[in-house]
Order: sequence, then structure tokens, then C-alpha cells
Amino acid sequence: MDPLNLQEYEAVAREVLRPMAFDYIAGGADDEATVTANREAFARRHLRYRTLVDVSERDLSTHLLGIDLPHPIILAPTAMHQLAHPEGEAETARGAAAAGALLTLSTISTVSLEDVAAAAPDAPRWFQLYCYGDRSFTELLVKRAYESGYQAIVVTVDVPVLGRRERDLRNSFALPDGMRLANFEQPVPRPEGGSALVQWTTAIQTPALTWEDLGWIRSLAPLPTLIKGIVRADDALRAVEAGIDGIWVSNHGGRQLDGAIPSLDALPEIVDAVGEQCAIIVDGGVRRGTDVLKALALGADGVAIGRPQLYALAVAGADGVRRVVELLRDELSLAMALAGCPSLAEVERDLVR
Ligand code: FNR
Ligand code: LAC
Repeated sequence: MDPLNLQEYEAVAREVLRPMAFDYIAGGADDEATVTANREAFARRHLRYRTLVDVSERDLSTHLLGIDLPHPIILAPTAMHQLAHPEGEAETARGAAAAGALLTLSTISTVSLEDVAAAAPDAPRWFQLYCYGDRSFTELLVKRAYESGYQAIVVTVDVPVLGRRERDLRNSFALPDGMRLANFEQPVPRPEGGSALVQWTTAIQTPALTWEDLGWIRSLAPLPTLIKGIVRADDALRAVEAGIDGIWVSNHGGRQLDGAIPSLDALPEIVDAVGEQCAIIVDGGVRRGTDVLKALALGADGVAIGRPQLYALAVAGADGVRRVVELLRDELSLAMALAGCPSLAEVERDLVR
């Protein structure tokens, strides 16, 4: 029988993925406490459903930064999809397109941003940007994304340096032979012990990015800009004052600062601070339609999944990616029916306690 939910996709993926690949995807920083805390934040919240509402029809459609979407479930940027499938991010893009899910492509993809765009040319897509010490290369990346039809730039700001992933250290994580970061010319060197990703990030990513650089980043293309990795209202306010169009509330799936506040717990204060002025995305531990409903009720406009897309890709390629989005979408629709919410407009904060 096909996996019935996102957790069952993880269980099957554990069997089909090489241990180093599974550990890289599943892993988090240090004790992985925030990986667990992200899930627990959803479990701690309960739904106060309404009754006697006509829910014979449910409308899950939404609008995100100029894009009409059939539902608010989006794919978070995740690196190196060829670890899970030989077609990598192109296969993911086909699955996302089939499920009507907006795809956010990582800078460190194993299929070039141009080839991912070509795999699903009419599908909604954003480009996630890591800023590099070489500013001209960063500018070129954004220019390439704009010219390839990416509809927003998502600047990730919670990786000034890479978190300490002990699974990767134990496995001496490296890209398998023949695999490369396709948006770059230079190969990722094989580490002499330790994680190749730490060495790559240390070598070319910049820990010196500051608020003063946002103006430069926004000037690189006439696209909406989102900031990903925000967990504080004061940072969100500062971003909006700097002209940012969207806040992506995230602790990187617990892969960066272990002990970070769970994304769902960070969400309400950020919504109160800037929810009326910009789009709000949240990710971290979303595995059920009821999780999506809770995140929407607490003020998110879009709810993103990270690890599940890779597990599904490993298990069944594009069909797997399509399936996990559809599973989540259908679970959300059912949850909305049972909560007395025929559309997203009725999904408000008092639904959750
Ligand atoms: C990520 N994430 C991430 N984020 C980002 O901005 N750029 C990236 O390249 C990556 N790469 C990446 C790889 C893998 C294997 C994972 C699991 C995660 C973080 C990702 O966008 C998202 O914030 C979390 O994955 C969300 O949590 P869940 O859904 O994985 O629990
Ligand atoms: C990670 C980086 C690549 O979480 O974002 O693995």
C-alpha cells in the first residue's frame, strides 16, 4: 500500500535512501532539540472547531505575492535533491507543478535553476538566495533567476555559518561522485573528514551579511523579496521597514541554532507586528493538514514543507512529491470541514488554543 501520510513517506525513505543521504535530510543541529520542538509546538495547540456551518464546499485557494494558488501549501527550499532522485530538483518541480504547489528552489540545487524552470515552465516558483562573499556572483544568481521566470527572491538569513550537524560529521558528508551544485562552476571539494557542506559554506558564503545589504539585494531584480529564517517581531519589523515583501518564519527545520524557538511559537508575535504589511510564510515540523490549519489560524499566508518533499522524491519521484502535497491538501480540506471553515477567510486565531 502507498504511504498514507507524510510520516509514512519518511519511514519508507529511510529504507530507500543511502544512510548518509537520509541522515543529511533528517538531521538537525547539535542535539536536534529544535527538530523535536518544531513538531511539539503543533501538538501543544488544539483546535476549537465550530459546528453547524455549511462545509459542503471548501475553497482552499489563496493569493501569495501576485500568484494565485489552489492551496497555501508550498515547498520550502531544500538542497541537493539528486541525493534523493537522479533527476533531482527537475523531478521535484514536476511533482510540485502537478499538485499546484509553489516551489522554492535552493541556491545549492543539483540541477541548475534554468533547467528546473524548464522542467515546469508554467509552474509558480521562487528562488532562495544564499549571499556569497563574491557579490558579483550573488548578483549574477539573482539575474539568472529573474531571467528564468522565478517570481520572488527568498533571502535566507539564518545561515551566517552552517549549524553543527553531527550526523554529517559522523558520515563525513560529501556529494556522491558525479553530483555537483549545478548553479556553480566550481566543484564541491571532498572533505578530508568532516562535512563537505561545512567546508563549502565556510569557503564561499558570507557571515557578514547585515541589514545594510538588503537595499542592495532588493535592487538586483524587480521581484518581491522575502527574508527566510526570522523568529523575532523586531527583526520582522526591521525587514518590512527595509521594504521586504515577505517574512518566512523559520528556524531552518532545527538545522541551525539548536534550542531556537519553534517556528509556530514565533509566528504570532511576527503576525501581530507585520502581518498587515507583508506576506507571512511559516515552516518547521508541518506534517499534517491540521498542522497547516493551525499555522494558517495563527496568521501564516503560506505553509511550507521541507523534509517531506525529499522523502517523497526518494520514494516515488515526481509522483511522490505530488502525492505528499495532495495528501496534505486533502487533510487540510477535511480539517477545514471538521472545524467549520469553508474557506481560508474563516480560519482565524481563535480557532487555536
Ligand atoms: C533545508 N533548508 C534549507 N533552507 C534554505 O533556505 N536553503 C537551503 O538550501 C536549505 N536546504 C535544506 C536541506 C535539507 C535537507 C533540509 C531538511 C532543509 C531548510 C528548509 O527550507 C526548511 O526551513 C525546513 O526544512 C522546514 O522544516 P521541515 O519541514 O523540514 O521540518
Ligand atoms: C541545509 C542548508 C544547505 O540546511 O540550508 O542543509
